[in-house]
Amino acid sequence: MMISKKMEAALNQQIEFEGYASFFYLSMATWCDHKGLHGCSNFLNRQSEEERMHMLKIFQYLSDVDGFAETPGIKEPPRQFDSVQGIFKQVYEHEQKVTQSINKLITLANKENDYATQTFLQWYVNEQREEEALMRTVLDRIRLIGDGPQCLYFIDKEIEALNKAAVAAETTGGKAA
Ligand code: OFO
Repeated sequence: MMISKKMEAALNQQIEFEGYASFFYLSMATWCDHKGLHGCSNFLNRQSEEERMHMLKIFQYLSDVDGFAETPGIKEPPRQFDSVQGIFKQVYEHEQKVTQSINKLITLANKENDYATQTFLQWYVNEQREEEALMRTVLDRIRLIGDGPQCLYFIDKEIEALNKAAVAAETTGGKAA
């Protein structure tokens, strides 16, 4: 089975997008770690690893369909952030953009009658639904705890708990949020 050049190029763009997400979240994790927010840092490090896995899945898929996966040049992510609340808002917004990008890939796969790629992308549709739901949960919890300086300790504990739930869900194949 051979993939079209157009579909191959679009999937290579997605590789870059997922790779950037991995580095973006890693940068956020490092910032949190530096501020002593280890629960948030653990959460974001796990998200960063997940994004790398999303990227590598596309490498494997392109190889399976006789395409060529291009190792991306990753643009530099921001290294400074205003607040933990701002970080998770940015993660949520980024995930919404990734969802739109996956939707566009499916539209292209449909136009090209590329049934293999449509099926491959279904995994990403489910993943994005779960990721967006998880990020909304994070933002809801942060809002409920409040945003005074003394709230940071409780936010960090809560995000750590959500991280542990996400890890447990990964091992049992369930959902974190
Ligand atoms: Fe791979 O972008 Fe979300 O999970």
